[in-house]
Parts: sequence; C-alpha cells; structure tokens
Amino acid sequence: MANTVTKKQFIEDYQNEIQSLFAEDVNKASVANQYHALAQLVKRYSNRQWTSSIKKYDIDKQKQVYYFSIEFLPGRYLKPNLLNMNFLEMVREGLQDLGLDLDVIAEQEPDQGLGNGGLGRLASDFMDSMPSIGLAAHGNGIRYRYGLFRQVFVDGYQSELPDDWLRNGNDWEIRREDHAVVVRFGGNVYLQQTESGHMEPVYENSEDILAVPYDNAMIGAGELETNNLRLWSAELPHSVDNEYVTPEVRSRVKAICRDLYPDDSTYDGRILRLRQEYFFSSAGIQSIVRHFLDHHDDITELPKYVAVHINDTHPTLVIPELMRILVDDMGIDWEKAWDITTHTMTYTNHTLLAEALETWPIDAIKTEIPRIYQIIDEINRRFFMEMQGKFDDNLITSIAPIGDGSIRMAYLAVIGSSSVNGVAPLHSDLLQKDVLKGLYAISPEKFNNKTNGIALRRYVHEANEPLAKLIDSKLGKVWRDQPMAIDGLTAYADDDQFLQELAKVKQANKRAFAKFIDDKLDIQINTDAIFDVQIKRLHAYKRQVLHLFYIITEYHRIKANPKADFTPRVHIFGAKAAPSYYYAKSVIKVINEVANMINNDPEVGDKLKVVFIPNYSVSIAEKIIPAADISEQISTAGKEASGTSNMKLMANGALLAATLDGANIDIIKAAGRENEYVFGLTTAEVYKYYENNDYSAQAEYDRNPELQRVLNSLIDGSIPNIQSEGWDIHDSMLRDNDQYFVLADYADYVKTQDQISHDYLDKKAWTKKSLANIAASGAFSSDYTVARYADEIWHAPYAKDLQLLDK
Ligand code: OAK
Repeated sequence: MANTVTKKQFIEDYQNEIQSLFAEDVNKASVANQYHALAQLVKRYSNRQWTSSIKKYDIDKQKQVYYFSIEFLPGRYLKPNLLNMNFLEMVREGLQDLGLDLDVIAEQEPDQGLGNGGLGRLASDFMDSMPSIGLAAHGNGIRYRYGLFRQVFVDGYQSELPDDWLRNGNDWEIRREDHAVVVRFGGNVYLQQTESGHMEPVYENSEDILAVPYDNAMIGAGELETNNLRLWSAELPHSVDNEYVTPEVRSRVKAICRDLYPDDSTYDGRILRLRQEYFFSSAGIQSIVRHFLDHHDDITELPKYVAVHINDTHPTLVIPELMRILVDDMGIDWEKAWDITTHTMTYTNHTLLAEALETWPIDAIKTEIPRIYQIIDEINRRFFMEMQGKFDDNLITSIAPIGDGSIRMAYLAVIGSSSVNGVAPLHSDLLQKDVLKGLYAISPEKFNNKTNGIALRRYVHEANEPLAKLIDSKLGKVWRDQPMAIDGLTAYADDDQFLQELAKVKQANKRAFAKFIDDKLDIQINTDAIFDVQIKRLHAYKRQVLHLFYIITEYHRIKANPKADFTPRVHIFGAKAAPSYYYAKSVIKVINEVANMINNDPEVGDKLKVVFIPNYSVSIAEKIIPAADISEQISTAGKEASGTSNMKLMANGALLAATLDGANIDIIKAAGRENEYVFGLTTAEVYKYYENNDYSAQAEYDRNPELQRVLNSLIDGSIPNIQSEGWDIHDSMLRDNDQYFVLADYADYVKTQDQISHDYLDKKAWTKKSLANIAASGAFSSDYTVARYADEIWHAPYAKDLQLLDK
C-alpha cells in the first residue's frame, strides 16, 4: 500500500492527535505525551496496511507460519516502525517544524524487554524480516506484566528491580478479548466411551484460565506486509463469579503472566514456568485451529496451510496440544492426527549446553496438565513400538520422549516435528554428532542448518544513520532493499577519501557514545582509544572473565612501566546475570571493582578505562554498537550456538576478537581472516581434552608468570572492595580445573590483543579492515535467514524477489 502521508498532513494529524488524546497543544504537552500521541498516530497509519494484509492472506489462502517463542525482545518500536513505513525523514522534519526533536521523543518509549538475550532478540529480528519479505508469519508468545529485571549496581553488585514496562500502558498493542480462549489446568481426567464409540476425556475439578490476546503490528519494510505478534495474557474466565474468587485463585491466575523467568529456586517457581509454557502453547494452537476452520473445511489440510515453529523447547507442548484438539475435540484417529501434527511442526535448537536442555518431572506434568501427560505417554509408547526391532533398545530408551522420570522436551520436539535445525553450521554439526546424536541416527533427514541473521534495518539503517547515509552516497539505496548488494563497498577499499569518511563516521559515533556515558555514568572516555565491546548475557561459557584477565594484565603493565607507549583502550561491557546465577554475579562485582580501581588511578589516566553499562537492553545496544572498534566473541569453542552480537557489530564496522565458535566462523569466512583477530583452542582441541580428560589448569598457571599475577590479584587484596568474589573466580579456574578453558586460551588471547593495539595505530589499514567487515555483513541479514526457513522448512511463499539469496 502506497505511502501517502505528506509532511503537511502529518503535522495536522499530529496536532489533532495530541489534542484529542490530551486536550492540549503540541508545545504544551509533556514529552511523554508527545510520545504517546506519536505512537498512536503511527499505529493509526499502519493499521490500514495491517487490515489489508490480514484480508489478503485469508482470501489468497496463503500459507501462514506461527512462530512460537517464550521470549520476544522487541526493544522500542517507534523509530523502526517509522523506518519500515518510509516515514522516518518525513516525521523527523515535520516534528522539527513544530519545534520538536524525534530522537528526544523516541527516548520516552520504554523498552519491551520480554526476553533475556539472543533467543528473544532473534525472534524479534525475524518479526521484522518476515513481513519485509512478504511472508505471512506471526509471532505467538506471552505478554509478561514485568520484563526481564531492571539491573542496577549497588556497591558494584548487581541488584534486580522490577521492569514495570506497562506502567504507562502500551500504545502499540490491541486487546482482542473477542479472540480469547480457555486454557485448562489441573484436576482429574478420565476417558469415557461416547455413543459413537469414540473415547472422550471427562474433566473433573480443572482450573480454567482465560487467555486474552494482545496483538501487535509487525510492520514490514518497503510497504510489503504487516504481520501479527500475538502475546497472551491470563485472566479469570467470565463464567467465574468474581465476587467469590479467593485471593489465592486470583493470584494463581495473575502469576502466569507476571514474570519472564519466574524464580526457579523453588518448586512452585519451576512449576510456574511449566504453566507458562502450556498456557501460551495451548492458547496459540487453539486460536490457530479456530482461525483455520473459519477459512478451510478439511483439517487434514492443516500442514498445507499452516506451519507451527517451536523456537527452542519452551513451546514443545504445542505438539501434544494439537494432538489433543485433533483427537479429543475433533474425533480424528491417532495415526491421522499424528501425521497432521508432525507435518505441521518444526523446531529450532538454540543451545549446546547440556544443562540448558529442558526436562520436566513426570509428576509435575501429570498434576498440572493431566490430559497432556496421557497424550505424551501415548506418543512415547508408540515411539517404542515403532522403533523396536529397527534400532538398538538402549538407543531407543536413551532418546525416547519419556525417560529418567522426566519428559525430555528436546526429544519430544524432534520426534514431533518434520524439521530440526541449528543456528550456525558448527552448531548444527555438533547437534548431529553430540547433543542430539541418537535422534539424528534414527531420522537424519529432519536435520538441517539455518544460520542466524540480524535485522540490519534496526542495527544499521536506524541505529547508525551516519553510516547508512555514507553507504547510500556510494551505492544508492539498493543495499537497503537487497542486503547482499552492500558488498559493492569493496570497490572502495583503496579509495582514501572514502576510508577517511568512514573513519570520520566512526569517530562521530564514538563521540556521541562518550557523551552518553558521561551524561549517564559520569565517566569520561578518550575517543581516540580503542572501543572494545563485549555485550551479551553474563555466562561462564561466554568468558567475560577472559576479557577481564586481559584488562588486569594491561593494568599491571601500565603500573610496572607507566612511561611506556600504550595504545589507549576503553573496555565496554553490557550484561545481565540471571538472578540466581551466583558465579555470574561475582564476575560482575569483580569487573565493577576493577573498573573503579583503574578509572580512578591517576597514573592510568586516559590510557585505560572500563565501563560496565548497567541495565543492558536493546536500546542501549543501539547506542553502543555504532561506536565499537572491537567485538569480543570469545566463548569456548563449541559452546556458543551462533551469537548475533557478532553480526551486529561487524555490520557497524567493528573487527572481531574471536574464537572459532558459532557464527564467528562464518563471519571470518565472509569478511576474510586477515580482517579479524582469531585466537584460541578449536572445537576439536576442546573435544580432545574432554575425551582424554587431560586438561590441567594448574599447568597453564604454572607456566605463565603474567597469568599468575592476574590470578593472584583476585585473592591478594590488590583489587579494593572485593570480598569472596575474587576467590569465586580463582576457585573456578584452579580448584575446579577451569571448565571453559580460560587459562588455556589466555596467552593466545593476550598476544592477539597486543596485535590489535599495534594494528590500531595504522588508521588507514584499520579502516580498511572495518570496511571489509561492513561490506561482508549483507549475508547476515535476517531477511535471507527467514527466506531460507520459508523455502526449506516451512514451504511457505513470500512475495519479495530476494536476489543474491544464495550468494
Ligand atoms: C535461551 C534459553 C534457552 C536456550 C537457549 C537460549 C538462548 O538465548 N540461546 C542463544 O540463542 C541465540 C539465537 O539463536 C544464539 O545466537 C546464541 O548463541 C544462543 O546462546
């Protein structure tokens, strides 16, 4: 649908909007109200396209994809929506005419932090790309009342405050009570024969909860389509007489959608997570089937018109839930229902950590969702029947959906789906060889790889407008529409003037970021320094500690030789630790105290600074990424499924300091190894240590005096204001034999970092490497990723001609 709003029209509409919402003039309205009115107006404009997409999909009977994810991490919507609607410039200018600043107004929008990290942000990048390629694909998740906690540092310690993102309402959503469904928990269930001979479940004393959808427009770029992100909220059913509801019942219902990640240190907390999983899986599947039957007659055609995607294992209960609806509610026989279900479902795995593979105790499932337990039990029984005789009994037992007293969600997801994918080639390979080896042995045809991608529109076009405009000046706008076309920039690798302009853009972004840090944290940073960035969840395998060890090494060197030449650096961290993850919290405390020590040492001055930005979020990422010179991607090889900050940072011209892990490997291949800084053990070397069981952290320590000084500093009182946290790290290294091979990689990492310090001094050569990264980033657009899912997994059509898809 054509973009028809002129600046003049916008100004008039905006003035009217503020007046009708708040009964005041534009310039009298608070910035908060200026934001609310702008969001409402943008929503009004976009709803035209949305209505037409919904209609079109139904009339054309276009295959619809439903992407189930327990996390979405949209961040802010205002500027990305304006960008995709092609209104960004027009609205910016219109507001200017009214004496207002779009960027100031945009800061009013609370981040929607309904996710934790990579998994949730990937889901939101997909939400941007799907309508942008004209794919009918919708999100399905939970409308958490509170997002991931707000992180503050108190005396260097992480403290968690509630993220009350809905306090002032959410301008983007539409509550659709008319589409609510009932989700049933608990009670007893038994099967009774009906007159037609069919077995029907009878429920007693079940707890019925109303699931109310809140719909959010996912606006595609290029005026293509608008899709739906449907987030469910739990309420008391209308049939319940509110007067007589006890506070306990009320709070059980409320609890379901209150927190992302309920406190898992208690049994009740863990059960709540299970209830969340069933809640949005059941609500989503019920509404999909209902919508399907409004437009189709034959339910056996479901897989032809619908694909349901399981984003990691949390929505796996969609499998037994669809079976329940088909068998119990629609009276379809089991074999047919199973055929429909397995051809509808597809699954992505996002982790290689064994401890992250979800299981649920049988008793918990039996108590909370008894009918679903019966169905899983039957799936399990039939799985054994089908496999016995074909495969070894031990193998079957080791991969069955039920085993060791638990439901094994990843195994159920594989068995109930037609496709299973990892998110980078190395990850997909390790799934087959290691984590899901047994299942790969019985159904190799299901397994495939789909390398992650990122929404370049958000991370470059919107977050780094100066860079985007510079690229436009050389390539025109084609790269915005066909991301691979950005490789046209390689033609400028020897163009001195262009390299200077590129360096200028980076420098301006660094100045803007330095101002942000000064305003927010009162820390002054040297914009001539290397901005060395590590932004990701805090986890032992991601090895923020290795980065910390290098910082301490640099500090020791400066103190030992204060007059020596030193390439200045600013180390920038953004990370949240899970509230119950004790070790990760110790790491935060130590980084913060090392930062205090270094930042306040006059002998260090401008040479070295450490900035840990509290409350890392999507909108903070958008400020850091354009300013980065170095991208720390230093996980133990074989542990990071893909990583996506690696892609965001390269697209903004940062160079990798990286292990050969996850999608780092693919980035290195695409941009050229000579343009990155690669170090450390390979996956094969790590696995060899596992096999031979012969890794000795102590031996690493013994042979390296510089490393000894670093480790000793954690426990000898030289870092002020740390208590046992230094010991926590020290113990994890030497007492617990360094599970993530930090000490093994230390020497090579330090050598690589020293090389970076040396190379940075040659500005032109550095900028050339930066350009090589930007020019190679097109291949990591999530537009291609979702197109590959559509082609090879969902078999769903999309309108856009994505040229160069397989280049
Ligand atoms: C979160 C909870 C359970 C399982 C996995 C995750 C998760 O966030 N995984 C991350 O997914 C990203 C998107 O695929 C990957 O880039 C990260 O490597 C992976 O850790």
